[in-house]
Amino acid sequence: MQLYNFFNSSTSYRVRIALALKEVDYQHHGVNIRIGEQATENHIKLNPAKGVPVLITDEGNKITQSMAILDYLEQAYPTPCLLPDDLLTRTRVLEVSNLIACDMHPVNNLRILGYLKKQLDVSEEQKTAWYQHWIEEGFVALESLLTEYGHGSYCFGDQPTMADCCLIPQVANALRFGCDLTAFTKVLAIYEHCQQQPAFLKAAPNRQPDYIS
Ligand SMILES: N[C@@H](CCC(=O)N[C@@H](CS)C(=O)NCC(=O)O)C(=O)O
Repeated sequence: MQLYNFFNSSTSYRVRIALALKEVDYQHHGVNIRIGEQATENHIKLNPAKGVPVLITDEGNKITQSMAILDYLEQAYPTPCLLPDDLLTRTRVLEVSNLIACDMHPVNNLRILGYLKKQLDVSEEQKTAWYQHWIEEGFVALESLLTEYGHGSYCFGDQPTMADCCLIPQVANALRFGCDLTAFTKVLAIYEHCQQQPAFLKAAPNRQPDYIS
């Protein structure tokens, strides 16, 4: 199994957490999205959408889109299970995961922030305001969902789920961009808990071979 990814990419980090939780070994290939390696001819052959992560399975199948990769891993390596059997809990896990993957991440992706700056000529301050606005909107919704439906040390109970795979990288990203998350106490408690867990530590940006401080 091979994973094309970037240490600071939150979509890559989601997949690394799932791989670590399921104890699946893989070969790491760093794709430096800060210098545009995701848009090179070689990478476009792997992923025409010019992004990371890309997983190459042991059979040589190439999968793009972190949520499709998480689904593949869930089916191929069912233990530990990251999508609970209970229908409503599973739905809540997907609700939180999709809030992050579909609503929050896309509007603050590198290419969007780059377009704001280069094509629309917004200032650094305006770009930061954009980032922080969408982070705030997303975390208000996350805090509300997790307060209403979450319980235990992880998002949904005392075992990690796909929701935690998505949440922790999103929190790490927001903190890296200097967002004030102190109002989101439930989110932060889950984040702090996960930061103590070996699989989450193994997947963290600063543990990756391509890490640059
Ligand atoms: N929806 C895709 C998004 C992939 C994606 O765009 N990843 C980011 C890193 S988190 C990326 O490669 N960005 C490069 C860019 O925006 O140019 C997924 O979940 O895999």
